[in-house]
Amino acid sequence: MKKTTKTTSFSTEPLGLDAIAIKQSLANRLTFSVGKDPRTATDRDWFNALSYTVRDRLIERWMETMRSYYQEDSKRVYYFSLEFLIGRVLINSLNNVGFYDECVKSLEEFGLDIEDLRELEPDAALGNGGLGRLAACFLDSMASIGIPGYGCGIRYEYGMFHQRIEDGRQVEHPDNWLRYGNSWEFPRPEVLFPVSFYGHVVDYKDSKGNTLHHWEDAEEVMAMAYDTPVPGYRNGTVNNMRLWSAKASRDFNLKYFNEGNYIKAVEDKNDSENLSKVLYPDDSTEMGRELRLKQQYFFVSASLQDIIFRFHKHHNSFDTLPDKVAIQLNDTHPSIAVPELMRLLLDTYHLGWNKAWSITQRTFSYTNHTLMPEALETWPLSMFGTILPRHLQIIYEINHRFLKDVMHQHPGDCDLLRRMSIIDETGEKKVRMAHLAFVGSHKVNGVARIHTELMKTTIFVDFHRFFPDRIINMTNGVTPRLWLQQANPLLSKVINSHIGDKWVTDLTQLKKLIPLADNAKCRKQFREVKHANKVRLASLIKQHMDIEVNPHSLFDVQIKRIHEYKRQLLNILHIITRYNRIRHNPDSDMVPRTIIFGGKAAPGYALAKLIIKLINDVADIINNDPAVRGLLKVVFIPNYDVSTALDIIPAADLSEQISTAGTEASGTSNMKLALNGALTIGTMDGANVEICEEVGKDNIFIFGLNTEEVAERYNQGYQPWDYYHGNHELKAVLDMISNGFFSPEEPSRFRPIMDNLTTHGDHYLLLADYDAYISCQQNVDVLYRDTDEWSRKTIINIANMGKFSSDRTIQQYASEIWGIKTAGPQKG
Ligand code: 26V
Repeated sequence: MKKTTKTTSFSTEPLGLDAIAIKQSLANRLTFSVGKDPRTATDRDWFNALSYTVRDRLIERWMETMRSYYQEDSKRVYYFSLEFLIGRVLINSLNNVGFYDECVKSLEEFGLDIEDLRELEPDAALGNGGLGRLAACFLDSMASIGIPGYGCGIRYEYGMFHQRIEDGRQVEHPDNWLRYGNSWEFPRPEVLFPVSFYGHVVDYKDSKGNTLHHWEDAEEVMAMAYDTPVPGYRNGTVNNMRLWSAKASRDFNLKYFNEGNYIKAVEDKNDSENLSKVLYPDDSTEMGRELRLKQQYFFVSASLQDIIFRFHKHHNSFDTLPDKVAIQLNDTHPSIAVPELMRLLLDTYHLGWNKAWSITQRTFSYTNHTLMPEALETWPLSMFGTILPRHLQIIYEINHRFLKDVMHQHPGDCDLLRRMSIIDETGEKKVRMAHLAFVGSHKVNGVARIHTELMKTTIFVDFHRFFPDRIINMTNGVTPRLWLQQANPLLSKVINSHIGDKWVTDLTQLKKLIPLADNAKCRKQFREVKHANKVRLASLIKQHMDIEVNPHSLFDVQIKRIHEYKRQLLNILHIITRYNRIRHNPDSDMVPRTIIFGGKAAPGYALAKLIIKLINDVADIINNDPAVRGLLKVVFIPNYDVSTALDIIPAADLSEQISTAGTEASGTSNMKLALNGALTIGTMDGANVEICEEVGKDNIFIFGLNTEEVAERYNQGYQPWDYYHGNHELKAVLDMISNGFFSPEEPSRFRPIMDNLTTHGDHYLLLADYDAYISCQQNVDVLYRDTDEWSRKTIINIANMGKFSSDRTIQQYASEIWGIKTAGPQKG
């Protein structure tokens, strides 16, 4: 029988945020939670004591927040994402709750330095790159605005692989981030839902003669919840991120134990628990791996059961589900949610199709993050039907009804039906997840204006014609708390001294910096901050890589996943061009540059890995050639992750955003770098277009073909060899790469790169953009020499980045997609 707890006399003592209260908590937590005596405590013990101390203060606010959502029966937003690239959270929590300074003081009294403890926290890398980091910024913004937003995903045991560079090559190592435990999360062994796979569907009739569907003989895995508090910025709100971990079901185990096959039982237990073992590294090509589909269904099914269970407890009809629940699908990865919600409404709660479909469509919305055809998810029909037989039936029915509507509007257009179908029937039959997500959502958004427009004219052209109001734009943003306030304390201080700190929750306040650009004293202040950040990065590079870099040189930074379309290779072509100019003109006094790269290649992406090797081989030659006279340094910083981003970004002078126009959906490092006072050199692609619009074209270095010109090149038969033969500098650079100048011990090492850029057609038009890029880089040098002008533009850039706060993005999602009213930007 359930015991009723008397809650009337239950209360906790509020925990203080002053140094005395914190000191007491630290001592208590070290003793009672970590179980250590201060005499034997290691720094890690202290880190744990500190994180418990912080967590306790989060919990108070977390419970209060949950209570208020419950009492007000607020509409909740569930952000479904296979990735949350959170990074370290200690400093973020201290900062958002607002007791960083007091904490530092209390630690000092125990003789501890917060910087030392900070380093001990593993970087939670449950994401690949842009898409996963965006999810993390959105959680921060939802909490800071006070939106009831829940992150829903997978608690991977192993996150993004650790990248080591060995002999210039990427070597992947497992990221065992939970090795020392995770003091931020709360395991919820009682929040457990079964998730089914395989089996088959049996139809039968109920007493009224309706056909019912029963999914039988399925294998079950249990999903167990882990909750992590997500603090808003000094507003008392603490939201929740719920990640699911796979546990073998009891039934599953018992079957074998009862048969006496102990070893087999434990093996199978392992198999089902493998579901949440590891994050898939994105190679931007559909890999068709069965485990990945199972991961997707696993967390979607658990999250939906959880949501429906909570909703059903307090509401007796599903009609109001879309008024109380909004589910955002972060790319197509969670789009199996569409047939899963249909299945729950139809098979478990026995709603009719039309009602279930209307509820489903009004509940979901879908964000597209890429136009690249090879990255659009599809699943072989046979695999899909084996793993999720009932879902395939439901998809067929969705498709049948949808295509009937299309046919009605466009009679006789069979080709249109083929193009729009959720099932791709050309070759091996496949389920097109983007079509499923589109049809099952009331809104579909792109992540930057140009990207959204391209969605309408390329991958979703037919859909846009059929649903003209469905596609909308939500330009990405980044959280100013992490990417300016915490990343760059020196810059924050200078900004605060001029305009106060309201920008932390209302980034448009930065506009007030504009007049400072014309003030020589102010320009000097900004310059000094940048220099100090460069000195700091230089010392980290020296410490970790034993490379000397000159903090007076221009820090030229390209940090992002390694991919052909992002064109790290174009950057290398510039580096080698520069190298040749230095060598061939011994008297030239070029602007000294340090060119910094960071980024991971997907383990199966051979060319991306070869690009890393090329960067390192080029670095090796250039960094050791006395003829370079300190004018050029190349550094590949290993294991680019959130923590290294926080070290690099504040130190950047120049931000490389050089993707082929039309390929980068948005980019977010472009925003982070400009916000920290780097000037952008970039193409008219992704959010660069809007950055250019905000800062003005005189304050950004734009070069290269635009999307229309790119399309023209493709249509007119692009000939990379013409560019090779037409430009002697380019030819010299390519010859050096292909003839082994940078790999004398293996001259043919980089032939595949040469072939890619020439014989194989140079798909990303590097050679077509080379000239424009090189001359644009010359303009960069000219401006950099004019210190005052450079600083002026830097300030103008920072001042005009207000639009790129994820708070603004989330406000737009809230009002245009989720139907949630907010108070508008938090004013201070
Ligand atoms: C694809 C796959 C396929 C194989 C398994 C793992 C996996 C993981 C992710 C992806 C798609 C990645 C899409 C993506 O990250 N897009 C980026 O989204 C950013 C946020 O909107 C945006 O700024 C970047 O421009 C865009 O490339």
